[in-house]
Amino acid sequence: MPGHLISFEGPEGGGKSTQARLLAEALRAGGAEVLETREPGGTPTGEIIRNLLQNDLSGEPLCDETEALLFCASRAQLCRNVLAPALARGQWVVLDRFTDSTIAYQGYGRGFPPDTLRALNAFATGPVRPSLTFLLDLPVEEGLRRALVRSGSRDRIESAPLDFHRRLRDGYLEMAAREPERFAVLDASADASAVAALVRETVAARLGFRFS
Ligand code: Z5A
Repeated sequence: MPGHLISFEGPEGGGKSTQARLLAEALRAGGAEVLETREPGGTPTGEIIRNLLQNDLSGEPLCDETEALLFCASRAQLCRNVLAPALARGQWVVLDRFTDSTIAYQGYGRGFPPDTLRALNAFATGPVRPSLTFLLDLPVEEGLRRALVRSGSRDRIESAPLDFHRRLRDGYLEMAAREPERFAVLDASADASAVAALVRETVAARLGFRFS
C-alpha cells in the first residue's frame, strides 16, 4: 500500500495519545495528509465496542475470550472501512494502539496463546500492517500513576493487578526485540517534548519523511 501506518504501543500512561497527536501535527506541518485514529474505536461501531470494553455496560462481567474478540472486531471494522482506504490513497496514518496491544494484553497479560491471537489479528487486519511501531516504555507504577492523574479513576483494564501490567510490559519488550526493524523502543519517562523529538528523528530516518 502506498501510505504509511505508524502505531504507538506500550503499557498505560506512556504518552501514546500525546505523542500520536504531536507526530500527526508535525507530519501535517511537513505537508503530509494525515489520518489520526485509535483502538479500540475509530469507527462508530468501534466506539460502541470501546465503551462496552471499558465500562462494564451490561452489568455482566466480560469473559476474557469475549474481550479478545471484541478488540479484534473493533480492529476489523477500522481496517476495512478506514485504514485500508486511507493507506491505498497514500495517506499517513497515526494509530494509538494496534495489533501488538492484543498480543501484550490478551496474550502476555491474560495468558491466551500468542498464535491464536496472531491468527485473530490477521483475520481482522487483512493486508494492513504498520510500517513503524513506537513502543513507549516506562515502569508500570509510573504509567498507572500518570493515567490516574489524567482520568481521576481507573477503568476496567487499568484496575487489573500490578502483575498483569508487569507481564504485558515485559511482553512488549520481548516483541520489540524480536522485530527490531519494525519497532522503535523509546524511554517514555523522559520529558514529552524530548520523546517527540526522538519520534520525529526516527520517522525521518526510517521512513524518509522531511519535517519542516
Ligand atoms: N487494549 C487491549 O487490552 N487489547 C487491545 O487489543 C487494544 C487495547 C487495542 C485502551 O485504553 C485499553 O484497551 C488499554 C489497552 C487495552 N488498557 N487500558 N486500560 P485507552 O485507549 O483509554 O487508554 P490507553 O491506550 O491505555 O492510554 P493510556 O495508557 O491511559 O495513556 P497514553 O495514551 O499512553 O498516555 P497520554 O494520555 O498521552 O498521557 C497520560 C498522562 O500522562 C496525561 O496526563 C499526559 O499529560 C501525561 N504525560 C504524557 N507524556 C508524558 C511525559 N513524557 N512525561 C510526563 N507526563 C506525561
